[in-house]
Amino acid sequence: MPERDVYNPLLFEIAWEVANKVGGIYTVIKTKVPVTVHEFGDRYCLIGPLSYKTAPMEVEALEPPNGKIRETLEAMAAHNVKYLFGRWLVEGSPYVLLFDTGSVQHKMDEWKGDLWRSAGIPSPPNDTETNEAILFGYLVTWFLGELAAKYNQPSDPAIIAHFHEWLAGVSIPLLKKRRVDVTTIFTTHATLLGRYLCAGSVDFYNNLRGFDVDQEAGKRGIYHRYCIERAAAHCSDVFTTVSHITAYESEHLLKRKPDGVLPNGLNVVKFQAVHEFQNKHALNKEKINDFVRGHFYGHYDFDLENTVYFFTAGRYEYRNKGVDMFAESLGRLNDRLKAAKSNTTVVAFMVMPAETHSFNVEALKGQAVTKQLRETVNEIQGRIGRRIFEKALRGEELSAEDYLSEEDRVLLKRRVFALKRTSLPPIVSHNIVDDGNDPVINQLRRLQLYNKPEDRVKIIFHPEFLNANNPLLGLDYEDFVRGCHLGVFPSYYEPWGYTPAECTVMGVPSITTNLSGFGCFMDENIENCEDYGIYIVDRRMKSVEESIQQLCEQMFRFCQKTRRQRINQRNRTERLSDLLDWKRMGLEYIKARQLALRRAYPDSFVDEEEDEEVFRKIPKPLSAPASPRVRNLDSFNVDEDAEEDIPSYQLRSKKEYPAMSHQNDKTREDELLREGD
Ligand code: G6P
Ligand code: 1S3
Repeated sequence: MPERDVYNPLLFEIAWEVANKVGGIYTVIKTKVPVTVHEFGDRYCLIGPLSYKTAPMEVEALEPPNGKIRETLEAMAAHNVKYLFGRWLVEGSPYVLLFDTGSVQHKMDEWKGDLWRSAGIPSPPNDTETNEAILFGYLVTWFLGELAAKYNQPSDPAIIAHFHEWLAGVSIPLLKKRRVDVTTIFTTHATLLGRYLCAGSVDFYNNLRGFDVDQEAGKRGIYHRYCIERAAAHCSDVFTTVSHITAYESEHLLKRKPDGVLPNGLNVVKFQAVHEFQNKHALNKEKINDFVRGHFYGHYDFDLENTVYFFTAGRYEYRNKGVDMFAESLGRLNDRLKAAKSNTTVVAFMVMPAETHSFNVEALKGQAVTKQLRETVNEIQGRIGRRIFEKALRGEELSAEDYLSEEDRVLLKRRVFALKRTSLPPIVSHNIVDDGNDPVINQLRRLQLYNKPEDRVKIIFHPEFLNANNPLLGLDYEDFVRGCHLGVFPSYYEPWGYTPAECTVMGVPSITTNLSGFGCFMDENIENCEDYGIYIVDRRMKSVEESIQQLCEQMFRFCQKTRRQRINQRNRTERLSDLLDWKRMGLEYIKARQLALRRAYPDSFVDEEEDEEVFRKIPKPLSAPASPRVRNLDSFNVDEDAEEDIPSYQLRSKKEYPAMSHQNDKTREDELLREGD
């Protein structure tokens, strides 16, 4: 075993989504940067693929400052490898190294052959994503291999390479095979098989132990990808995932029990004034109100003061993200609100990108005619104001004509005529390419949710991600969420689930499930989640029908809340944000790195007592994790109408994560030996 400086290691974090936004892993890495930079400073560098389209916006190019990194990159450049080194333009500005896989395209066949010979991983010719992953994996291995060879003295820093998801995982078996002197961590954010199996009509969780994994992967044409994922899980020094539920899934589908769980955090930004987030809600809700006025023109017969905004958002995975259950429950909620003669209207947004031919004309027209009306009213208002001012200044009497002139009355009438329509307000804001086969639209058709005047639940499916330049709903996602009342995410397959977590830190209540990592995490940690705006649908022990009823009931109860109750609940929700802050969640990453170092360099740790001493050098997270006031909630009644009500939450006496300790190495060794047999 080599000896290295394990107290000042270098950390490389490798992922396909470094400076390259695709989905949730980008959020994990980007939001975690500040705490990691705080701990490692310039000993931290992220590695990702170079996209010439997005990199100029994401990265400021720089010369690599460290001699050995520079030498390594120069040696690679001599073989025509192209890369971009610099600072990632995100909070914390870490070093970032992006490799251009296109510059080594000619190596594809050679490397694919090597992958087969050295790791037994096959790779069919036409899977572009896997081909990219292979080129990227070989570049990362090349870089780490050359660099590690330069750090070969006991006083040299140890190198930790932390990989995320199978797309970045090719390197892990290669590093192991080539005995490169680094210690590796692999974090999977989902399993390939899990995602595929759940999207089908399989009873996934009840059959998890029994799947013939090779056959299932083969049937779906993803055997080669599965091999990469499984090799990464098995060859890493430390294997982790983002939640217990995915840890359990990984154990059965990837056949290695994770060493620990690294739950996802967020970079929580606190406002100076406690109630600032409430003001932001009111401000952004007004912008949504404007959109709704336009969208429902001609049928704007409901009261926005009694309207609540629900939404779901994310990748368009109809079943996995629970959109099927959301739509079904909205149908039931509509019936229930009608039967109860409720005067509450729910506008439910579904923000999920699908292939479209741009915006729907009706949807655009709604915004245009409303805008014209608003402009006309403003002009008339101006004219009236000027007339009144002039007369008042002269001390003259005001006549009826001074208020609304005949011309203005006619102009106003013309605008009002333009608001008449024969069709119902559209349930989709865009023209969907495959409208006839779109699962969401088909379900809405079946449920007859057509935005009819008598409907208490109105639907707006927005099949494109939001941004402030959008001509319909011109709001960035964050502002949109702030303006809504409730996020609904009844996922069936959700290793973590950032959407409800983001709602929580913004003080917006949300519905999640006990099949999502986030839902389980909150349920494990917080007593009486619902009081704090975290509703958890039981999709584990209940039948589909029962889960739909539960979801409908939760939404119905939410509709019955008074404004004061909603404000109080938002206050409570926002209080949970400390729990999700990386300052707290990041501690699990620290443990994973310690375990990786201990496994690779056990002899480099000084004896326990001294060790304790040196351990203190490890910087603490930016501030100690929030220690909530412990209240006896039994004697604490949540009076939802009380004026001041910002209770702290109570942490459950919590199930510990699987201990990440090198003491477990014996078991792990035994397991590996058995697997070897
Ligand atoms: C925030 C604002 C209040 C506003 C309320 C509306 O709390 O600070 O001024 O009345 O939002 O809440 P609602 O749940 O009805 O959108
Ligand atoms: C995955 O992205 P997804 O939406 O495909 O990774 C995310 C980050 O860890 C996680 O939040 C999500 O549940 C997973 O499913």
